[in-house]
Amino acid sequence: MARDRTPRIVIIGAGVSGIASAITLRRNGFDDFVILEKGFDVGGVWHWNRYPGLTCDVPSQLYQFGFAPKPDWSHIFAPGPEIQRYLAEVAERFGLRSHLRLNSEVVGARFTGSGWRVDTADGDGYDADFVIAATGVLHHPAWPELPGLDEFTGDVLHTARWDDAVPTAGRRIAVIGTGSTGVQVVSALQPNARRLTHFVRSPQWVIWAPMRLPQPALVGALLDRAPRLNRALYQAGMTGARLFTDIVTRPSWRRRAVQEFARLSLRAQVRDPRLREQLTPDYQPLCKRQVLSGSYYRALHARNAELVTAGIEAVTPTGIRTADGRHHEVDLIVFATGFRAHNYMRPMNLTGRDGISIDDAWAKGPRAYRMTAIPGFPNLFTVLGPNSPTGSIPLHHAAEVTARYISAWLERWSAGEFDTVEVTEDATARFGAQVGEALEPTVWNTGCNSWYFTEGGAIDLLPFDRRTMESMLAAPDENDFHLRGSAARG
Ligand code: N01
Repeated sequence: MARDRTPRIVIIGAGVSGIASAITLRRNGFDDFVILEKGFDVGGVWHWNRYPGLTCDVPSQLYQFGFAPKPDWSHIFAPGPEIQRYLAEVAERFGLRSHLRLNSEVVGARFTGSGWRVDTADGDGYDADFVIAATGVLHHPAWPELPGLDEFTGDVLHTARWDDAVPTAGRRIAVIGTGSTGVQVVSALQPNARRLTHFVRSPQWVIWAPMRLPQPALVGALLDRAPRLNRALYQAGMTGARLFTDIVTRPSWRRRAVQEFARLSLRAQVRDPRLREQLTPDYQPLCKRQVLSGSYYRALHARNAELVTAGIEAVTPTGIRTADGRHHEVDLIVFATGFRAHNYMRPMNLTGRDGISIDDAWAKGPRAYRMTAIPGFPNLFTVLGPNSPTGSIPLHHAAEVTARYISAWLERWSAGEFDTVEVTEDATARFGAQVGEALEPTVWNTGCNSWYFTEGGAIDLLPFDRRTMESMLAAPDENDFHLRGSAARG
């Protein structure tokens, strides 16, 4: 298509979704973009997360971009640093470095009437026709407020802000939290700790999986030489992922079978009835983001490890006091307490049409039409925004599909069909209602308290399968949008 004008685009974030967006834009011929990234390197959560034991619990051959296959992963489940290196290599290989502004935290973005003015913490400003918020979900660490924490004389770390200068070997360590992170960090720290105490407020189902299984070098070499085989493996992974989507979104014997395996994982590995009881959740397996581990229960059985399920009452200068009156002396407290997942681009000061702030627009919780467009915020799209399929569909793919959808709008803007595009309130409400209805039979809605829930009580996930997601983002439906500008119809 002939292009009358070239859009200037600001992409916020250089994690999986920012990289997918930038490369997809380039592949569609849009080159006038900058990527503003608050970290000192690319990778998003894989840049910030550096805690011992960090491993991806999605198989590596699936946890990658379809357009940038890496045949030679070291493990079936890749360690975190290898994923960060992969993302950095992809950014390099696809020519993103010259577009990147690292250490550039966006503090504000304001709709000007025809485009956006984006400001960074160091005083730089960018004018753009479009903004793509690829800020991800897992980047604001959640620090619990525990009485007495200020008086603690030992060290305190959050897993999402790990500091290698803080020693762990030979120390008495408290780990608080038992999500995917807590389970991994306990397994990694226990062998060298003097004592490891795991404080668990609500136990998680932990499905056994061989998380440390290496990928034989021969497999990497073979896949490298046979790209079609590599592609077929990726497609097989996507098909497997479809089965997982089905399991979490619809009740069936398949779901029950996986849940039974979760129960068996506990029964087979924890023989002591008291410990098993302490480790048994009061909700269905798969309801929270499922934890996988082949080492956690073994770590808890070690002589230097203890599970504490009594509530934390206070932190003292030398340890942690629990509700049963015990005092646990510790040298280091590790918070594996997760993230403020529903902040998305906040606390950025994001102001849309007629001065509406994102906090006001999202007063009842984050919402977006088809995960990407927000009423009141023209020419702004989110990638892996509200209701993205964090718990069910490979995220690299979801990000790429969304970026292709955004490219379709850029194409039309370039052809001069409109100046601003804004999703309607009606279409957003309709999408929200569809999502709400489809969430009902999902396993996430079976009575647990997980980070998937917003403060308003909604489940912030996509309850559809991959094909449905792809078709809803296949092409812009202009009936759902206001197109404005001299060239816009209607
Ligand atoms: O965080 P979480 P996470 N006192 O929110 C507890 C991804 N991830 O960092 O359940 C005591 O799951 C809280 O307890 P409760 C993955 O998507 C992926 O572990 O609220 N405890 C819970 O146990 C994952 O789901 C990989 O009662 C407190 C824990 O902290 C997501 O990141 C690896 C507390 C938080 O669990 C987040 O996982 C790692 C308090 N005041 C993570 N406050 C991969 O392998 C909170 N807790 C891809």
